[in-house]
Amino acid sequence: CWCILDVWFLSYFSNCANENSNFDKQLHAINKAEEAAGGKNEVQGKSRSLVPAVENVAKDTGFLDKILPSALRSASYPGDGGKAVHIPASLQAKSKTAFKINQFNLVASDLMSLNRTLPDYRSSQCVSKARTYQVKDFGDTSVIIVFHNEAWSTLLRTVHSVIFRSPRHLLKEIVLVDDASDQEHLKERLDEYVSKLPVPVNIQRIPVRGGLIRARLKGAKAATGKVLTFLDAHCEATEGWLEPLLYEIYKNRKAVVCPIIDVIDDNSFAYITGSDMTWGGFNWRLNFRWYSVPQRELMRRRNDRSEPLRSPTMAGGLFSIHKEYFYEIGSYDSGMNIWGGENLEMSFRIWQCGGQVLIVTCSRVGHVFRKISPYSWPGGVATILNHNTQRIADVWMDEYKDFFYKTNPGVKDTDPGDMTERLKLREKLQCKPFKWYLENIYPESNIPLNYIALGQIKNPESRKCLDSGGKKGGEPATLYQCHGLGGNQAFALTADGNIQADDICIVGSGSVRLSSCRANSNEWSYSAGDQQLKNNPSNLCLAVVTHQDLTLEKCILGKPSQVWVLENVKS
Ligand code: UD2
Ligand code: MN
Repeated sequence: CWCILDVWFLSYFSNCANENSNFDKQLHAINKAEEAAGGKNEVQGKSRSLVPAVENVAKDTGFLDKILPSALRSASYPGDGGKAVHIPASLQAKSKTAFKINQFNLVASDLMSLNRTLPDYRSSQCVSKARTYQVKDFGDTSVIIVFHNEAWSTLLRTVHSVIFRSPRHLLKEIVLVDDASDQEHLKERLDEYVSKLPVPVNIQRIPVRGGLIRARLKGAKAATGKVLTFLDAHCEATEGWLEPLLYEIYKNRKAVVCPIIDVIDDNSFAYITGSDMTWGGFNWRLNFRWYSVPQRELMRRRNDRSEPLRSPTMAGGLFSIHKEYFYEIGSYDSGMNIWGGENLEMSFRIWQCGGQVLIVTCSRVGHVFRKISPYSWPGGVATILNHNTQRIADVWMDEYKDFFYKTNPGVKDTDPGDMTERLKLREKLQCKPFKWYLENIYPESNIPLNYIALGQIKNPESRKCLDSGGKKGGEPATLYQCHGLGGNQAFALTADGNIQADDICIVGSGSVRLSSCRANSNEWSYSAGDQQLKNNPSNLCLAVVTHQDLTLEKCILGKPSQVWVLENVKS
């Protein structure tokens, strides 16, 4: 049984009597298939990925032998070359049940080598740029990885990929912060394992669950490197990932830099490269979202996609920041709990207070994106998220926080806690207003800079309000009983003619329907005097037809079905 070959596989493999020969056969078949597809050559061609930065790690410590069970040593491994892992039939059932533990395919991860090989994903421009990174006095980094009940194989693969793919002189240490995990493998066994690694690994433990924000603060305190590099605990660093990050900070100590976050498939563990044409934004609900990089940002970089791009926000999990600057700029909001919001808080703060958030397109790190969170949320998900997001809105967004509160009427039931310290910080650092951020850093955001009204749009006769009903583009715009709470009935009327709810707008061509918003659409105009919403292209007016439907018809002043009352109209 191959469980005895390898203590590094998790215990649920330990009852696998007589599976060995079966497994070998399947592995052989997988390799054959990959060979036929040319996979083997690719892996061998890039075999330097195995030990690129740390010379003779395997020979010196012998730990590679332990990670790669000896019976399988000469084989290529499932997932090698960034390929999908094929689960042998005998493990299919196990892989289904084990999925729930971490909300990713733990069996797939455990079948892979902790040193899985990956192709060099860098563009040729990035590879040629790598020469400029040979500068002296670059500054080293501490890599900080926080986790709560992370799987052994994903955690250690993160650590291994960092060690194997970072130049030794740039990697001061790895700091692991265990946020009150209760899983056995994260206790003494982890200490013992990392003590054998060729790079110092400092393990910090938090006895009572503090959440990822406080865990990162603890990691930062313990770190001794010049730069802090944060990673989630289920990542894989790729060839040349670190140098371009540190280089940007070396050039500008106020740059907060993120790699491109590639996708490690949560089921197959295939490594799927993400686009360098995507950046971070957010919606009215203050959810982080990926959007296409606009043309203007490409032009600023003179179409050189290997140049770092200025991203309005960061995803949050993977970034480097100068350690002194991290503290100067207010580290993290330690009033935030468990998970969520800290990435937007940091993004707004960095931009508004004189720094930059960059996506360094020559650096790529894979991350297992999950669909569901695997761990507990003490006090409830909504309470935690509402608590954290209110702190972002209240401290950083000035009057634009109304967009958040209008669409999320329920958040106010949650106490955001004391924000005095954060408000003082903003004052002390003399940070710019949110309007400046929207105008200069993120004019493409869903938050319209020039809005005439924000709130419900009501037809008094029917007592109905426009309601996006959580629907998507293409569907008809509808009406519902006004509830006065906002939510799906929160719309902005903008100076450039949009009736907008987050990223969706109401348009009048053909039928009255929802569609994605266009800047300067000049679709609608409203005058508070005649209380009509005129559809400019058709020169018709918005009217109620039945209790739910909307139409466009010839404008007749004072006709009750054409009367609309808007909220918070700016004079
Ligand atoms: C994304 C970020 C994540 C964080 C989060 C918002 C990426 C790739 N990931 O969510 O870093 O910014 O958005 O808050 O950008 N953890 C703890 N204690 C906890 C909960 C989580 O230590 O109480 C650890 C967890 O084990 C993991 C890290 O924090 O290593 C991030 O958590 P996640 O992977 O569940 O978050 P993710 O990737 O969905
Ligand atoms: Mn994650």
